[in-house]
Amino acid sequence: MIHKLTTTAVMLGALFTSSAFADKWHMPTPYGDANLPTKIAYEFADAIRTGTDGEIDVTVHSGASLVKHPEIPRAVRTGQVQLGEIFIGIMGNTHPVFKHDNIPFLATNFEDAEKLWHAARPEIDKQLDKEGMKLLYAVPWPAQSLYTKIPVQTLKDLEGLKMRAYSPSTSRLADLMSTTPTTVQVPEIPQAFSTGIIDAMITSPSTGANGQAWDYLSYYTDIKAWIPKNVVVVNKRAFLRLDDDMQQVILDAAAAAEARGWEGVRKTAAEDTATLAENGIKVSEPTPELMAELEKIGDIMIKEWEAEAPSEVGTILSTYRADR
Ligand code: PCA
Repeated sequence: MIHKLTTTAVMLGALFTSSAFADKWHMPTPYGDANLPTKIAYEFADAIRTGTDGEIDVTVHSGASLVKHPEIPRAVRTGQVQLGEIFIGIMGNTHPVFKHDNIPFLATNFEDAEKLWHAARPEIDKQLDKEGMKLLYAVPWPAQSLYTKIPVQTLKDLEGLKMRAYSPSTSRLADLMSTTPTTVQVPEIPQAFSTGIIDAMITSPSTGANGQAWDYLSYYTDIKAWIPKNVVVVNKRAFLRLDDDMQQVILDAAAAAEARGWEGVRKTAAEDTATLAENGIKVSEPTPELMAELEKIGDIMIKEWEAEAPSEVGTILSTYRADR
């Protein structure tokens, strides 16, 4: 770990001392090139390069190759890198507003997820700003569903299993499901399943398909529990140093990226679910019993979440509910 950090620090030092005519910007992202958010990140970088006539040259470092995912918020905050992409849920311990992203059964279709984002965005903007970051755009994932080695009729079937967690909220969810949460990053999922570190996970059809989930599990129960998002942020000082025209290029590129995400995710959700089935995973609807049990847990989590920050979370919930 120390070795890795040192290597990263040395690399970053080298990157920023290289002089060039263009302003060289770096954008670490957490996920690999097969993912929609990463494809959009490359397009976003291209739009900035083109729109500024090459004056800002953004290099996308996908798959956590430059900065490990949990370190990306700090790297952007401290200006080690100018831009970064972050899964909103991993910031759940920074401030409760970030948890809006991983609450089960609060928003389970794309229309509702957009409304929830609309309601949460000002609060997220405010918190990121406090940390020296400016929010640029969000990209949604397909709805998160349940992957297991065994068929699941009710929660009883999962009792005692080791469940992958990727955020504070999903750890809490695993507890409430009477499973044991284990944090595993996307690239380690196949190995974690095959070595028995995890027995189950809740994620998108895309992450399952990209990780060839059929190699290590057989069942996909389409609970569609929540629709999480990545955000792309810029270091505030780096942004404010730019003239108005350049700032506008970035804001326009961000607006285009956001629109492309909400549109594109619908297609990838359908395609990737089909890929799971084509490769032999049994894709099924959840039983009414399982849904009733999970929705009860969702209600508990909404209450717990609201109690953590009644004012900010209350604002998100009331804005969202008024819009539905
Ligand atoms: N894939 C990412 C985040 C949400 C998703 O669908 C993951 O599983 O970590």
